[in-house]
Amino acid sequence: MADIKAALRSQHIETPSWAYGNSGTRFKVFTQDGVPRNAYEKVDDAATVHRFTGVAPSVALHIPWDKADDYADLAAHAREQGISLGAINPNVFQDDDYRLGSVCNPEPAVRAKALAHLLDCVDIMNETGSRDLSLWFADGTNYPGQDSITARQDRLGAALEQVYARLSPSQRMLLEYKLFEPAFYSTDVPDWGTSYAHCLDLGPQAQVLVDTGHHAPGTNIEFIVAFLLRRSRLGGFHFNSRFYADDDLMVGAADPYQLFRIMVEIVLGGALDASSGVAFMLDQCHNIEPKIPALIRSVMNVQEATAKALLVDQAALREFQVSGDVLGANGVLTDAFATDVRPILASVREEMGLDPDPMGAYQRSGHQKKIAAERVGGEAAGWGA
Ligand code: LRH
Ligand code: MN
Repeated sequence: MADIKAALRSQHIETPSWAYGNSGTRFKVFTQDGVPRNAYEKVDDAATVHRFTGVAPSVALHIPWDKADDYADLAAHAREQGISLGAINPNVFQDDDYRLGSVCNPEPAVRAKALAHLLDCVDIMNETGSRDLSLWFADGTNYPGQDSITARQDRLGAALEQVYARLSPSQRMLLEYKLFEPAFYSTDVPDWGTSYAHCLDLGPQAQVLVDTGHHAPGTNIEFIVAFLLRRSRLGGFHFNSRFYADDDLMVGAADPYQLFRIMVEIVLGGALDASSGVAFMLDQCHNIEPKIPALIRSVMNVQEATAKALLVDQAALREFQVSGDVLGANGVLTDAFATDVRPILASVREEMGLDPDPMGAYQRSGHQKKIAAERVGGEAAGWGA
């Protein structure tokens, strides 16, 4: 049990700055009181999630949503708050010029504009000390024939090569894939295979980013995780959950058993430890629920799935597997999943000097009321879509 607790104490779950801002759908973006107005206040909220969970010591930034005059100063502010700045996410999907794509756009000038932004984000990484450039392209087409699928892949490859060349030896490029939306016929990086192939073309510092909401319904995501781990190309996750499409709901809320199966492959693959290089990041939008407690709950959901995965009796599992005992092997996983790990996590938190009940502690802290009272005036952060 000691090693399980040690693994849980050293877990590192990165929260996304954009989850602290107002978000919604094309139908409505509901505003909430106390929402941050700038990158500094988003960092403060991320630090609050870390203060109550102990395992969320970094926050990912999205540029220009988190534009700052001095990124080194923002990084210093984060350190003062007890966290660090994590992955840098460029944004080449919210400019009119990107109607037909960004790096895959048929127009060379538009491709150059997108590339310039990606390179600017590498410069920002040098200021924030971030390791990961987290790339997602909305690029795609809406109608058959709209553009050449092959030519778009050539354009994508050319841009990625130039960004890759700009990385320092300690930096990485994570290439996120997504089946559809906002493009509704073809997406230029639609699946793990396309991302993986581009990463192989680029080099070892290019890794695949698995956003759990970006697959066709019924996709066996843990197979993708096991496959990429075996090839040392799993760069990380954007954890969230969904009932239908890219719903970006709290991780584990829709399908906790799927999250458990994913964490089982992580544990079996020896990838839980930070040395594995796998980045465990959340990517969520809290359209109707209060944001800081939603992220505290999300971090706890990942902790619970991880604790259950760590309880899998690997020796028994292997024995049942090699002896072809199907029910025996499956039973090892379902037994672990059925285990109530909340007492283990409560004691881990106490050992870390934290309240065993982070959600209750946050409610009792009155922090939500405090920020709602303080953050009056100015423009609440959002996606600006
Ligand atoms: C695209 C995505 C991507 C981010 C955005 C906020 O759906 O998952 O990771 O840039 O959400
Ligand atoms: Mn994502």
